[in-house]
Amino acid sequence: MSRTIIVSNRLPTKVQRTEDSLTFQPSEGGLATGLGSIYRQDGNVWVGWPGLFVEEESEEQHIEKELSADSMAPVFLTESEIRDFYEGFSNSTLWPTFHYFPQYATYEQAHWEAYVAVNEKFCRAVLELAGPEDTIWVHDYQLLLLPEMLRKARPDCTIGFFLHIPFPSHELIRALPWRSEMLRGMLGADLIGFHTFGYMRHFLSAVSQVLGLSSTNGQIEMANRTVLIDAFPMGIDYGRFAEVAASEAAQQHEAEYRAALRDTRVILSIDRLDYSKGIAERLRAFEVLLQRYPEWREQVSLIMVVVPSRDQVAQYAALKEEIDELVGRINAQYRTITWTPIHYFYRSFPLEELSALYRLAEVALVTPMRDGMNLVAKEFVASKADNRGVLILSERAGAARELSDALIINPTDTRQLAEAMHDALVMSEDEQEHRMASMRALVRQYDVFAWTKLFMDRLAYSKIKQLTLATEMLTPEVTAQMVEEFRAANQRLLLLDYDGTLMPFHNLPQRAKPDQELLLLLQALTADPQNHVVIISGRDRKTLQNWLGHLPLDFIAEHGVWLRPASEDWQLFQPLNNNWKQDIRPIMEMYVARTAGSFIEDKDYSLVWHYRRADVELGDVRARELLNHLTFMTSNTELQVMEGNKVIEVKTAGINKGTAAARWLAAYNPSFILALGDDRTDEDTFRALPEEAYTLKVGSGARSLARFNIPSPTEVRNLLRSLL
Ligand code: GDG
Repeated sequence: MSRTIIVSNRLPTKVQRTEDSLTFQPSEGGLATGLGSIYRQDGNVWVGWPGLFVEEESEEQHIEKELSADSMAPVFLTESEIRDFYEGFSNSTLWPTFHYFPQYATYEQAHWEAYVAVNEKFCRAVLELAGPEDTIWVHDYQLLLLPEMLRKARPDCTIGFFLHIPFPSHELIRALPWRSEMLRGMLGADLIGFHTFGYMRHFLSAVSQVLGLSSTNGQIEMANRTVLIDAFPMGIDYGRFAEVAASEAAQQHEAEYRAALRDTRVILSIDRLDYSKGIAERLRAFEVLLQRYPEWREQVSLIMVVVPSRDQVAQYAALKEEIDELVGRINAQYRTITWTPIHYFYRSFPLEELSALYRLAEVALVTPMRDGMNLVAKEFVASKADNRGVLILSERAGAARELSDALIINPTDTRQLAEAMHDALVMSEDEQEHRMASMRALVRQYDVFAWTKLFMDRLAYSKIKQLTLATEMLTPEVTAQMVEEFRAANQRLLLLDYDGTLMPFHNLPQRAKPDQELLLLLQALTADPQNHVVIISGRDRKTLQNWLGHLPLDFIAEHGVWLRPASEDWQLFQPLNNNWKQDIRPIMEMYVARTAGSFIEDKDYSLVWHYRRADVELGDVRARELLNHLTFMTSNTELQVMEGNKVIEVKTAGINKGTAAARWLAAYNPSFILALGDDRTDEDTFRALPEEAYTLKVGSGARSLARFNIPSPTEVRNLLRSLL
């Protein structure tokens, strides 16, 4: 039976050392609740750090045993690992970069190395538990490299990844020295999830800008599989928050607070101490409210809870000081004997008290500079059973994409924020109810259980889709069978595409000259008179002639326009004319002018627009445009428009690699056929061949008619070598 393994930096249980024993405290976090129903199921397990340093083996074993009874497996980290991997790379490099604070980011090679090493440690821990076909769901920015590491060890596992923090614009990603490794690390997954479509878009463009991989409809084609990218806004355990809010305990706390505050109206803010949360800006906006609307003095208080966090890190300590000072100054300036403008708490509260604060507050201020989602906003909404209360929400929190009935503000606009507080305080009950009810319905429907299910279903789907679309990988068994059939045959036809098949791509096509290794390989293959080796390419005949003409090869050039069978002269497939070029060339020239890096190749009987060197995204957009334009221009003519690997080509219809290959089939009647190719134009070859032919597509990508897949030109050469 296949199992599901959840992996995150921290386990959903916190293990703590007391004077004489260890305590195991389940975490209240949303993720723990949401995934509780999964990891506790038979055989499933959650892998992560238990939150304390352990030196003695006997203690490790004790912890392992206790945790395993609750479906958890610990990864023990040392103090130096936590310093360099967690506080270092995760929180001082990735966190500031992903939250648009690159000025706080450090770039320490030692931190990066620790990050790699700890990801490897997690990988080993998962591999101890994971079978070859299990499902593994990796969480968050501390483990970006893990999906790829797992993929290498368990190629057939289903791997999901979810990022809980924002994914920033590729401009920030490219500032990181280790950007390629990080993106590749994530792409080891089958499904990569983000909170919003915006983060997903940023990821796709980072992948295309940094790695040069393009995507269609949120799918990235890797060498041998497709990766799905999607948005899954995380929800909360609505039922639990509603229940706690309705509890006796929460109501009692609320009554106590209310008695102490008398009839002061309450604005609430709750965050972990972090520069991404916009806490200082919020305080300034509250001050502006008191300045602009003196009528609110002595009427409204801000209750501000800041949960201590990372205060060992310099920026956090400085932020704490800034907040302390601001609160002190504003309170000193405005307070009266009976009224305190800001009630500031630097600590956390038990859930019932937190819930009482949600109940008490008329306005919640959730105004981060950046926040992946922000669950406080949703928890406030879930706690408002009477549909009263107003949420003020930053447009830069992931939650703003869903909670559009909040008052959405720009957190740097202090005046707008102050105005929003005023508007919230004077909002009619009707309007409050209307807005709150629609937000409650949404938070209730898309709760954390719905989120988990959506992700898991989509993950299962991504695997099914891969399996149905995938052409089978060429296995050693198939190769052995093929070599055997090759040896037994006396007439063998080898149809070999050139670019992307025998040779890796080069930015400038004229640079993809055959290297010594390839020349020797082709020479050896052609030395056997039973082998008919045909180079079947889209290239012009002169280039092929110059590069390979000295070998006893056959040629199909310009996608079947020019043929050179067995050292005869070049001949045309059929008589052709070129008059059409004068109409098509100006169109292509226009696209060259509009797309830096692209150019036209003028072949004898075709015109090709190349865009491999153009900006990846711009190139894809222009290619779509040109394709539409040309398809329209050539309808009802004898021309055809073909899309290849980063090229668009126009030529006479009815001639392609397949129609040309058919002539070789007729001429030799081979008893063994092998055809290799990487792009759409090779599909014509595959289509033209009999069923028993060995047809191989190089690289994965779109659906192919080929029987097998082979990853890259390196493997192609190895395969051909095995025929010698
Ligand atoms: C990441 C992303 C994304 C806060 N104070 C107290 C308390 N809390 C609880 C809240 C809430 C949680 O902490 C904070 O929620 P966040 O949404 O900020 O989540 P994080 O885990 O910090 O951060 C974030 C999230 O992942 C989920 O994907 O939304 O954007 O940064 O649940 O209730 N809980 C108690 N007392 C407190 O004083 N009991």
